[in-house]
Amino acid sequence: MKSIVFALLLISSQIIAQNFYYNQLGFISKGKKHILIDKTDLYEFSVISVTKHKKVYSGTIVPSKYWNSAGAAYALLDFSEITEPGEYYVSVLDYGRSDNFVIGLMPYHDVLKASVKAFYFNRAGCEITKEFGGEYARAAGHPDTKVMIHSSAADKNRKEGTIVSSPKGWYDAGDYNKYIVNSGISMYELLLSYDHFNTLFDTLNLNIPESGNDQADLLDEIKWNLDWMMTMQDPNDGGVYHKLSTENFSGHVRTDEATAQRYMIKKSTAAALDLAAVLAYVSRLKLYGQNPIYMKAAGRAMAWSKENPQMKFKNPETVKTGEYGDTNLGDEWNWANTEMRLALGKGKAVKVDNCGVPSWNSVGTLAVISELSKEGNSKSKDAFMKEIDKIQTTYESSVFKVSMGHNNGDFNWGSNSSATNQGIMLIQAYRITKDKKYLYAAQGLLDYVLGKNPTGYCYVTGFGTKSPMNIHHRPSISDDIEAPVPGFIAGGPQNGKQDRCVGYPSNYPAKCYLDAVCSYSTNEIAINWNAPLVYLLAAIEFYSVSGAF
Ligand code: G3I
Ligand code: 9MR
Repeated sequence: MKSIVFALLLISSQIIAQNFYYNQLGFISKGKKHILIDKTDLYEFSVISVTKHKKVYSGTIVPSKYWNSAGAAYALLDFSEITEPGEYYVSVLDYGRSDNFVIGLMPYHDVLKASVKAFYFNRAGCEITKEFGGEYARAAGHPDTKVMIHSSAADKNRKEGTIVSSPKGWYDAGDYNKYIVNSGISMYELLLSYDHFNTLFDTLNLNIPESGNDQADLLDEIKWNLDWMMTMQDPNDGGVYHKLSTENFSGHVRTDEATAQRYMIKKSTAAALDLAAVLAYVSRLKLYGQNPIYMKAAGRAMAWSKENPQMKFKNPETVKTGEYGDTNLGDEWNWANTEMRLALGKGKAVKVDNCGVPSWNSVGTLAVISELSKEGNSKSKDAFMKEIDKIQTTYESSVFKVSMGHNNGDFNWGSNSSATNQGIMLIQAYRITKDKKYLYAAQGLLDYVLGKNPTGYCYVTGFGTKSPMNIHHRPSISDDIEAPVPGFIAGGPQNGKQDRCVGYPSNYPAKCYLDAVCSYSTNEIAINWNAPLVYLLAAIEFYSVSGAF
């Protein structure tokens, strides 16, 4: 009785403070439970069970530490000992109380579903009906059945102005264009999600038009983009167009209002190699039957690349849309060669020299992940594990219990995808060693993007107590619904301020984030940022449910 009175007193007297930084979606029962506060002279905290109306834990606050990336000191509340599912909040005298949060076996299930469904919402040439999109129903737009060969892409077979058809695919991001290079890593990470956690995805119902057929909804979603990618290959020579795009970005208008002519822009080696890598993986997994078309197309893209090994992409003068230009193609070569070898079962293994965090322009690590997953070994295993150990030790020593900042590249454009891609690497280390320390560090990164960060944002739209409302996403901007389309992760904080938007709250990279439409360098969304989120959410749920934590 005494404790009930105590708890009720706390509830009535304390205000819910904004500055408790934690995963707003909750904690898995056996995982670590970390909350940060930004006051440095407090020593004790309590955890109150809302379910049981009583205080269930008293803890000592870990002394505060300064985080360079945020320019401030924070103190840690660790209550990992609590494992019982339920609803709780934490309370710190002279500071306040947190919002309620849950502890459970699968607290991320809904956000996992939404993060995959986000791809459906970004389908090009697809009407989103009320049945599947609810209030986010919208017109199709962009049929892409009359795409023009751009002067930069013209050759003897397809002259400038030739009309070709290239329907379906996903819009890349907040813009309406479709880019092969960025599709490459996105498709790979979604395929890897299915490859590693298919039992989870086989029962995940996304309520998309294909739900109810005989394959997993995730595979249906991947197929939508796969069909488009196949059309980006020139049937005459096997080369691959770098992108399907307008010459300029459209205004912030609806899908069906953005009607400017779309073009096939110039072929590139990166596009050909990325396409080959994805198709070889699709073919190896036999997800869409024993269909030989994928391997055949991959082989032709490789042959074209051998003829054109260094065709680096730069935007032609009249084209101002996303460039995805890459000046180093060594990693694309390694990735494509590896996927071809694994699919064909013959060829010589390569050694990847950069096992850094994967990104659209750094895909060498994907080759290592594939080798370790398929063959259990890789010539690059030591380098790969060395990078992961750097990530894991940064997690251990960091005040925020997050490895962000483990190297300089973490806070670039799309920083949240550095977090989730580090998560993918850590999960591979867990799969190899079965050492839980890697799972904890991976959970630390998921916690980070879902609220345990110095901005206090849960960066996924539609989830958490504080999440982005003004993403740089044309369908969200141009509809008349206040809340953005759900399930998208914002690019995240970084202090490049390339959009020159006014109002960034801080110059420190981990705090330089603005929830405003103008902030495309921190608040846009993109397929290559959602894909690693899908993998990480699936991994944490899978290992929580299977008792690995
Ligand atoms: O690699 C360098 C690094 O060496 C350097 O230290 C650092 C310092 O600024 O910059 C790094 O380059 C950055 C590059 O991304 C690679 O991460 C550039 O600054 C940064 O401007 C560049 O941003 C890219 C952005 O397009 C502008 O080109 C993003 O990665 C890329 O995700 C983004 O992609 C856009 C598409 O073009 C169009 N569609 C939307 C999509 C998402 O915003
Ligand atoms: O909307 C565009 C976004 O998708 C891109 O990531 C970004 C960088 O390439 O560019 C955005 O478009 C802006 C353009 O570059 C400059 N004028 C304002 C546009 C946004 O409204």
